[in-house]
Amino acid sequence: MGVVNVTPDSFSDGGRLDSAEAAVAHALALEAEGADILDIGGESTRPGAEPVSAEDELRRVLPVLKALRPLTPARLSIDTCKPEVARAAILAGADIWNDVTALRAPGAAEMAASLGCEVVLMHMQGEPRTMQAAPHYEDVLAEVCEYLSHRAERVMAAGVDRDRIWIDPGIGFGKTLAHNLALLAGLERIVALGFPVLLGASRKRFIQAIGPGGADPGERLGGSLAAALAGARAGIAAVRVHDVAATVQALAVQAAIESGGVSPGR
Ligand code: HH2
Repeated sequence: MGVVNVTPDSFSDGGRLDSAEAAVAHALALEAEGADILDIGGESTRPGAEPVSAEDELRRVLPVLKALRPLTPARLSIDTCKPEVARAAILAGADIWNDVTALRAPGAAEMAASLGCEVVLMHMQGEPRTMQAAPHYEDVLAEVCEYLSHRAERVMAAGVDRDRIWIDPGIGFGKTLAHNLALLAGLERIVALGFPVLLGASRKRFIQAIGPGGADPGERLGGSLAAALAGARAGIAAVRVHDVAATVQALAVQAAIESGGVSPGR
């Protein structure tokens, strides 16, 4: 899944795609690099980010989705926590509703059921403006598993088919470095919940906290690849990344090593 942020303030690439044309071109470039899913977002969820109105979010994402839909066979995902934005995006051709609040907005689960789209349910403690103030867990892995199972049950009860649900541990969303590492080390337990797992660790701040380097998000490729490979070994279904070409290559080499399937001399 390639990240297409149509926002002025995203943590790693805010303001880069300041027109629908630039966003569409970037999305097509990510597809050419090997992305199967393009995730379009119009509201930053970085720590401290200010909320955006539905009108502003729609003004940012709808032209991109409408222009992109006929140009690519890739699946399109809308990264939003607002049901009205998700609805308009799905009607404009998006296939997946990626929600960092796991469809907790009133009516969101019912809306997803009536739209018939796939959904990504992500774990977050708190909300973006304050989530990094003092994250606290007794057992982060157990609590994230419990939350994701509970949300999946709730969403299924609202009518969403089980095979349309993805889950995501929400790396960096209300988590310290220790919490993020416990989740990355415990991905197999999240995979064992029985839903496809999406992992979003690309360019995140925990990489800088481990170091060396990475003060600038653009300098976190090595750490992002290490996290993607850890995810692949644990059996996750997809990674949400900014650097698609390098990630596709790393995953291909990992898969070839695991299968032993590349013939000698190739
Ligand atoms: N991370 C971000 C945004 N959306 N969605 C899922 N499912 N999982 C994630 O880990 C995830 C996400 C944050 O990254 P980014 O979009 O690059 O930044 P920003 O929120 O500042 O736009």
